[in-house]
Amino acid sequence: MSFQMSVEVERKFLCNADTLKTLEEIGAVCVGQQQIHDQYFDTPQFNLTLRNMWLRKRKGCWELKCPPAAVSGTEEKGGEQSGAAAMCTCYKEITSLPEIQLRVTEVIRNVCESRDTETGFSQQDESWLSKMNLVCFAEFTTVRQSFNLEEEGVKIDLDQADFGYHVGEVEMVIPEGGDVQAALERIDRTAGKLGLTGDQRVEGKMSVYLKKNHPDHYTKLLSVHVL
Ligand code: V4E
Repeated sequence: MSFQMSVEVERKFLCNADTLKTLEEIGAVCVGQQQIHDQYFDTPQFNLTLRNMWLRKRKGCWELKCPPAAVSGTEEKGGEQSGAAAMCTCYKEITSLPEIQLRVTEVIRNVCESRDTETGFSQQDESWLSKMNLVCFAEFTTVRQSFNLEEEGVKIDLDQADFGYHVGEVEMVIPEGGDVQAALERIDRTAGKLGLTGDQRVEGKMSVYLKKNHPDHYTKLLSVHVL
């Protein structure tokens, strides 16, 4: 069975008092505001996140984010990167529940006693979580304001998380196998228009959340170059 997948290329940035004004000046159009409640799941030993796999439930739907095996123009975190790619992350987004269960099972089967490889549970049936020893390790709510910058074909989100972190992101979602280099260039041009400076990647919400709530796991993820 093959599943349609997409790849999210994004660059995070720190918001300041001028961000909204700058967005307006460059012609970004506000397309709405929403409240997002996220729950992230892993085994108690963090077998998924230590492999840079992020299992999330958002608005009742399951999503798995993991690094693309090999995407030209960007490397997995920890690799040598230069130019626009160094400021961006690139993750495969899997939204098909059977495919998510397959991927998670592959990891769990290798590390856990359980040999239960059953998949195909429905969206409503969450018994697969306990069968795979998955528990919620992070839960937070974000108020998100979204903008489109049509001339670059990018989306810009301004996120305010309920644990006090404010972060923006410029992102493009492309089909798997799509032109990552072109997406990086569009994001880079947008960053220029927004006047973003600095050559350090900006922390995501999860990084800040883990530092506060699971400092030992945060340190471990840093040491294996996942964060
Ligand atoms: C990929 C990832 C995580 C999953 C959440 O990803 P993120 O894009 O940060 O969250 P969000 O809410 O903006 O999702 P969206 O609405 O765009 O789908 S948690 C940690 N990672 C890894 C990671 C990383 N290593 N570095 C950076 C800058 N971000 C994420």
